[in-house]
Parts: sequence; structure tokens; C-alpha cells
Amino acid sequence: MKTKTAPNLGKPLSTHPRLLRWVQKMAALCEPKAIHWVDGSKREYDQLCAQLVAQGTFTKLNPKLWPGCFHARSDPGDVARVEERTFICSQSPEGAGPTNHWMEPAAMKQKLRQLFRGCMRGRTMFVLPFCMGPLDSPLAQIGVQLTDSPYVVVNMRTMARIGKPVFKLIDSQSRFVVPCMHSVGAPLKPGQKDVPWPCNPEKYIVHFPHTREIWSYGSGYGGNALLGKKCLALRIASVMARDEGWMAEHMLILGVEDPKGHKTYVAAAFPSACGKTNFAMLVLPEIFAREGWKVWTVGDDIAWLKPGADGRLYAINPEAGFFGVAPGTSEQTNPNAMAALRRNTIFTNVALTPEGGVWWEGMTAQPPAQCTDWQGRPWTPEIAKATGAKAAHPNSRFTAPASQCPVIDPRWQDPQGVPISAIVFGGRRATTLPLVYQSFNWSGGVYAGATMGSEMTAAAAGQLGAVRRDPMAMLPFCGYHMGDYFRHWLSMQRRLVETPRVFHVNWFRKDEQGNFLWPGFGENMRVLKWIVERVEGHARARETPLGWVPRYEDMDWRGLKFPRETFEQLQAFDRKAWRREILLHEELFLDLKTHLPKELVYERELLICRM
Ligand code: O2Y
Ligand code: MN
Repeated sequence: MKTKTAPNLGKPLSTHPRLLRWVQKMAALCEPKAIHWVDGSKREYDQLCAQLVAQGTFTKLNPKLWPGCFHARSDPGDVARVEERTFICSQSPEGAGPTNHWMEPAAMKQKLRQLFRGCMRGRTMFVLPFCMGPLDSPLAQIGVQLTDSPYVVVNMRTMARIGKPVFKLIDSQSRFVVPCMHSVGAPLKPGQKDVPWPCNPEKYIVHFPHTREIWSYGSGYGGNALLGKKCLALRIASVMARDEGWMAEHMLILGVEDPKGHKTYVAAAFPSACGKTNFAMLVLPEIFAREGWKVWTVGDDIAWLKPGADGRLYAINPEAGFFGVAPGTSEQTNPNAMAALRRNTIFTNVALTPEGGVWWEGMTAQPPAQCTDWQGRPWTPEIAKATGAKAAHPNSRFTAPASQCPVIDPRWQDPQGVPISAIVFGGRRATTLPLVYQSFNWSGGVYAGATMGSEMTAAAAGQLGAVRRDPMAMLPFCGYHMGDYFRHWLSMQRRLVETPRVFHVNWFRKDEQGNFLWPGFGENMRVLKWIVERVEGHARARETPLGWVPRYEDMDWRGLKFPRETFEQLQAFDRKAWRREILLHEELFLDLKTHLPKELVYERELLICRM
């Protein structure tokens, strides 16, 4: 019979009895060869990076070109979040709702215990404490991730506050800690050589909302493995927020400063890969910049919003870094992101250049003459032309410290958060949705967010593409029933003295020939300016069945020759298209019918009446 010895706890950096017991129990389950308590120091980071270089996971980039930067190449089967393998194991399927995958919690726990048994053999288990939000913020939440991936530890050092100061918080306050179990699911036999990117084809990303636990198995990539991000800061936090009267949202936060120095903060939700990072770091048209307008970044992906003592909504960015999509990021599209990623950045699945630098599609107009692609194969523009091969994976990423962003807002780490005056929802729609409108009120705004969506494929000229509804951009990230989530949004009005004004934007409307009508990027500032001026009571608008819209003369066109007719096309309210659109809203509502708040049914009725 095999006898099990209690694993050596290593050198614990915490005295918290429950934490110590849990680490002991999980170590007995996973059987790591050693336990490393993460102190979060630069020294430890450097040592782990050196170890990752030695084992072939990392390549150190040319320090003259890319100081402090590393390149990682993942397994080709582990390149993105796996929604099909993501579960919300609430106590009943009803709790998770029809838009989440569900499994009975006890059955899932049993399955996970089987998978985790011995899963860390031959590896080190890291005890990684992390804080989402500034350490001194009452809005912050603490987690401890047990992981066998040093890649995860070094990425988490950029994306969250980690190490000794977090252990200190855990030990000194009896704060709730979210337990996060993570394994790449690739135990090593004695003498077995490791691979650069260990992972397992069988993947499980599991959330237990009732006990607020996270278990992730089989993947070392991004949202599957950096458990503070999508798993804690959105799926578990959305449940905490519902229960405690705040909001955990898939939103960027930015501040617009006018020439008098008055700042208005805006939170915005766009579906994944719709240019959130670019909008969060918007570069102003020259005439606005010269006049003294500025846009500041608080966060590019997640916002936690809570009513303040004055009855307004305050937001923090729970993250400390950007895990941004590399392809398409350039000095033209996002010079602020480029400045942020110039040093101390981890690049995953981009191409390596012969000078020891990195490259991705869209980074420069001229591709390098040759490079090594994201799978380690030779790549040239000629190969790309002949085979269509991409140098960088479309979901390749940079992990860069937010503090390195040149337009990071001076209040980005304010423990109380920043006051939010406007909420903006946006989708990618070729037809029907105008460039911008303002909802009449909070419940109209909730309706706009609940029904937002994007075309899954580019629509053929004049034809409707299939629309994937992505309410508030939270479809993959809500830890409970979407119908209850809408109810929670509606209920926030009762907790606030002043609700933020709500807007919907669509940068992607096309003409009948399939050309974009709106130039986008920095020109989005013109829409943002109208939004901010509406909030401050300085801009005029016209009433439509949808809400308030700017007339041509209500927008600031200085420095841009934008024809009135094109603007009318962008803002056109097409009654026929809206009849179809409202029928599609009904489809979404039918899916959620048992939990759908009446207010949204009434909002739909009102919209029909106004038409
Ligand atoms: O593929 C991944 O794991 C990354 S997903 C991601 C990363 C940063 C910001 N947003 C997202 C997202 O999917 O919304
Ligand atoms: Mn996101």
C-alpha cells in the first residue's frame, strides 16, 4: 500500500490558520514536489523569469530594444479562453441560467478532485496571494491562487497586486479570501523532461458562486489561468456585487478633461475584441489637443462600481496591468499602448524578429523581411502571401504594467474610485444602430445594454448579418442568470441619488456598398465630447423613438470635413430595420423569460409604441 506523507509546507509567508490548512489540504491532493510562497518581490520575479528562460518557455528580448521584456510561445491548442469548457456551478441550473454551462456542484467537485489528484507531481506549487483593486481600497477583493505555473505567477505580478503586502492584509484583517485552484494538468514522472508550455487537452474552468471558489484545470493561457481577471473580477465578483449592492462590469474607465481642467469619468462596455483598449487610450484630434482637451485612462477591461456616500456611482479598475490583444496595435492605432508595452512586458504568441524583438500583424506598415512565427516556424511576407499564415496568433497578447501608460489617470489607484457620470454601451453593427444615442432614462439605458450585440460575420451589402447578443458585454462573464443580472442593474437606480446617463454607440455602421461610414479611432472623441457635454448639460439633442440624438450642428466638426449627409446616414432611424431588430430582442427575452424583469418587457412595449 502506498503511504502518503503530509507535504512540506515550505516557508509560509502567512500565519492565517485557515489559509495554512487549505494549502496543506490542496498540497495533499495535488502532490507537488515543493511549495513556494510568493513574496511578489522584483528579485523573485527575475528568478522566475530566468527559470522560464532556462526551461524554454521564455525568450529574453534584446534589452537594448525591449528592456525587461520576454517572449512566450504557448501550445497551439492553448491560445484563448475556452467558453465551451467554462462552468458556473450554482446550486441549481436555474441559478446559472440558460446562457452559462452548468453542472451539479457536488458532481463537478468530484470530477475536479479526480483531475487534481497528483496533478502537480514533479512541479512546484506556488501560493500566490493577490489583491484585485488598490490594497487600501474598500472596494478591493483578495484571492489566493494555488498554481503550478511560474508563467502565471509572473503575469499576475503585472496584472494584480501580489505577494507579502497581500499576505499582510489576509493575516491582519479577517477578510474573505477567494480560493483559486489552478493546474496546467501536466504532472511530471521522475526524470521526465518538461515541455516549454505544459497543458492538458482536457480543460475545465469552473466557478462555484455559492462558496465563491474557482477551479481551473488544463490551460496556462490568459483568462483561463490568470484567475484574478475574468474568473474572479467578473464571474465571481458579479455574484458578490449582486448580493452586496454593487456592480462588477466588463467595462473600460476613462476620464475626459476639458480645457478648464474639469474632468468627467465615463465607463464603457464593448464586446471582447471591439477596440476597448484603443478607446480607453484615445488619442485626440489635433485641434482638441491644442485647445487643452485630454483623455485619461483608468482601466481598459474591468470596472467595479459602487454607490458612494454622496449617492453617486464610483468605479475602480481592479487590475494593475493590461492584457491586450497585440495584432492591430501600432503607433497609429494606439501610441499610448505602444508606449506602455515598450519595457517590462511579457509577449505571448507574437512573432520574434532576428534582432531579438517582437512583431505582429498591423504593428508596422512594412512587415519584417523574415521572422519566427508564433509557432516557432520561419515566416516571411512571401510565405504569408502564398499560404495566408499569420506571424502572430490573432489572440496574441501583451502583459504590460498600467503604470507605464503615458495617459494613465492620476486617480487610477484612488481607493475610493472615480465618480462615473456616463455609461456607454457599444456593439459592432453594420446596419440599424446609429452612431450615438442617449437613452431617455436609466431603465431605457438598461434596455439598450441588455439588447446590445455584434454581427458575427461581416454583413453583405444591404443584408443583415446574424447578430450575437452580448448583454452589457457580459454574456461570457456573468456568474449567474442573465435575467437576474438585468434585475440587479435596474435595482441600482434605487441605491443611487444620481444615476449616470446612459448612451449607446456604434462605430461600425456601413453604407450600401459595405464601406464604414465613420472614421473611428481618434475621431470618436467628437462623440465622446457630445456625451460629456450632454452629461454636463451643455449639449443639445433631438428626440427620436430610441432616445436623444445629436443633430449635425450639435457635434464639434472642427478639423474634420465630415459631410452632413453622411452624418444623417449614420444617424438614420430605419423603421423597417427596427421592426426586425425588436423581433430579435424578443428572441433574447424568450430565452430568459422566467427571470426577465417586467421593466424590460415594458421598455420594449414603449419602444414599439414610439415607433
Ligand atoms: O484569450 C484570453 O484568455 C484573453 S481574453 C481577454 C483578455 C483581456 C481582456 N479581455 C479579454 C476578453 O475576452 O474580454
Ligand atoms: Mn475583456
